[in-house]
Amino acid sequence: MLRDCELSVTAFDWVPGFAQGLVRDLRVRWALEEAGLPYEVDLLAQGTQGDAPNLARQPFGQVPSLKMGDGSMFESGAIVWRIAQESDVLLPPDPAGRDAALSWLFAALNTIEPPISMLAQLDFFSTDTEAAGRLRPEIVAAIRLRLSALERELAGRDWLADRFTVGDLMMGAVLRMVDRDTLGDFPATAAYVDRCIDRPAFRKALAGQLQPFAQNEARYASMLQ
Ligand SMILES: N[C@@H](CCC(=O)N[C@@H](CS)C(=O)NCC(=O)O)C(=O)O
Repeated sequence: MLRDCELSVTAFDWVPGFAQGLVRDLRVRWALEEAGLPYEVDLLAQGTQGDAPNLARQPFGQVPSLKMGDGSMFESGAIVWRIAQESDVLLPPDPAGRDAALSWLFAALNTIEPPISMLAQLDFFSTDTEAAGRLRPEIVAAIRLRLSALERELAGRDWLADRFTVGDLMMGAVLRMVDRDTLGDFPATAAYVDRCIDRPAFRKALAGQLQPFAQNEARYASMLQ
């Protein structure tokens, strides 16, 4: 049982402004908060994520990973699903409800997130601005196509299934990467994101991620000058 283990999640001690509040350890923190499981945070200094200690926990040198007693897991979707199995806030008891939650969890990661991540790559990381500008409209169109389908699903309902589940947690986390102007064209989806981020567990998780960024801002600003 996770409740009997010491839990610790990896996170960065600072990231640039555009990524603050969006780093994927947030999903794990949010799930742990919803499940009422206490946890520690192992902060990684920027630039050390590819070093051996983190590679032993996360083969791609990324965050998050979750240490659970003697065990460890990586990939935010896998970790969040593992936590959900021990939380009736995140998963209903009936098999059909659990299947629906797992389907939406994968939909968030496999269907909604890829074009959103691609846009972030073009906007924030690409070094070829000409190619990025050329590809951008196609990627924006792909995001909007996915959002139209979600908008249909969410019309007249609070959550993707009969109640809040881990599927909503992941969908809400992914949709937070979409800018508010775009979301404004999808009112049911925008209201859904608002419902997600209004949850006390989300707010606690977000505050936890942001706290070290504020503390370390000045130090990184002087290092990056
Ligand atoms: N599929 C992975 C993606 C993890 C990921 O992209 N992590 C980013 C932060 S949000 C990261 O650690 N980037 C730093 C790097 O790749 O060096 C998951 O969901 O856990």
